[in-house]
Amino acid sequence: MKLYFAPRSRAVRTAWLLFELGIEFDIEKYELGAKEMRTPEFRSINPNARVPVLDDGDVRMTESAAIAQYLLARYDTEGKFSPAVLSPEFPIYLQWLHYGEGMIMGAMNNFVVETVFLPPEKSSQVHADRAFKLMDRYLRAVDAHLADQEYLAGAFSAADTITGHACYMSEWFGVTFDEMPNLGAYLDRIKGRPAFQKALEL
Ligand SMILES: N[C@@H](CCC(=O)N[C@@H](CS)C(=O)NCC(=O)O)C(=O)O
Repeated sequence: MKLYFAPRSRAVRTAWLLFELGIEFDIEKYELGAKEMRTPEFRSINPNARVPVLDDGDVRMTESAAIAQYLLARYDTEGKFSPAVLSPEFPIYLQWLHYGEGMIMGAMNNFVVETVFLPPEKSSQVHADRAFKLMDRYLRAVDAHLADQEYLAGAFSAADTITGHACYMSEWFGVTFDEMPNLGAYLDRIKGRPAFQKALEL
């Protein structure tokens, strides 16, 4: 198995889950924004020039949440990292597996475009504030959900490697958790996981 990876990117999610699963993998490392990710060669691997990309034999996948579903379906034969399909926790798990990309990251992307990528004369404070407000709202929903459980689907699952990582990324852009104590405590739990720490060190 081979992971196309960049530090401080969504590829950390895939590395983290692979470490949790105990699967060995090769890594091809890039830096976000580097010209190596804009080459025709890399675009032939992922036309969108993004990471993660996971190669597993003939399989190639480029969406972090789909990769997580794939890895569990093929390799988590004991079902350690997702609830049983017929359990009440399963739909909750699916919901939170997809919430990170579906809700949080869109708002975060918009915020980053306005505050990091666009030059001041093209960026809009109104759009930046709106994006931050939405990101904050979506994170508060995670905080409320975590009021009575340690992880998103009760026990630790692949949902935490996606939506948990999206919450973790929000800290880089100035989100604080004073008013979201459940989410703050949750992030401390995540940061304490050896597999997550290993993924951050890549
Ligand atoms: N929806 C995709 C998004 C992948 C994505 O946007 N990755 C970013 C890093 S977090 C990237 O590779 N950006 C390329 C760049 O900034 O050059 C996923 O969940 O895997």
